[in-house]
Amino acid sequence: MMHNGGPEMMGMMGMMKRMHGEMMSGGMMGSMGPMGGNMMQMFDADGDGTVTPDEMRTQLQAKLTEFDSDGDGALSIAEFETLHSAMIREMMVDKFQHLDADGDGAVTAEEMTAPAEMMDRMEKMRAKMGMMKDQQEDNGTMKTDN
Ligand SMILES: [Ca+2]
Ligand SMILES: [Ca+2]
Repeated sequence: MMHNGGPEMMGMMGMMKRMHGEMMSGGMMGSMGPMGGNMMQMFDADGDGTVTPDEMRTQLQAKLTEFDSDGDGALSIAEFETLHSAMIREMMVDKFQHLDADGDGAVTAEEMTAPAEMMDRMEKMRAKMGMMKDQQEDNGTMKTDN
């Protein structure tokens, strides 16, 4: 399927969206601190970006109550499994939406392999920055044109 901007443009837009999303969830590197950002968001009840022990206690207690289907005040392994599956599903959906850059509900090969494209771009960018640095050292001015 073709877009007006062409695949290259879509790739760039997707990358920008992804980078933005990763910055929002607390860190450029989504691979570092696995699920850290999502966990924080999940417990951050008042959305101020920090999670207090009280907030976390409230959220965890709420989860227990929500998934304690027989109401005995404790989670059996079956009840915990339901909770766990729900959490995994949230993360799974999150990951899917993360990959589905244009949000059409399908992850294309292009979207699936976007992280590799991004790595490729990062490496090229790094090489370019290295060159810029060399130039800067040569003539004492910063080159900002791309
Ligand atoms: Ca129970
Ligand atoms: Ca898609």
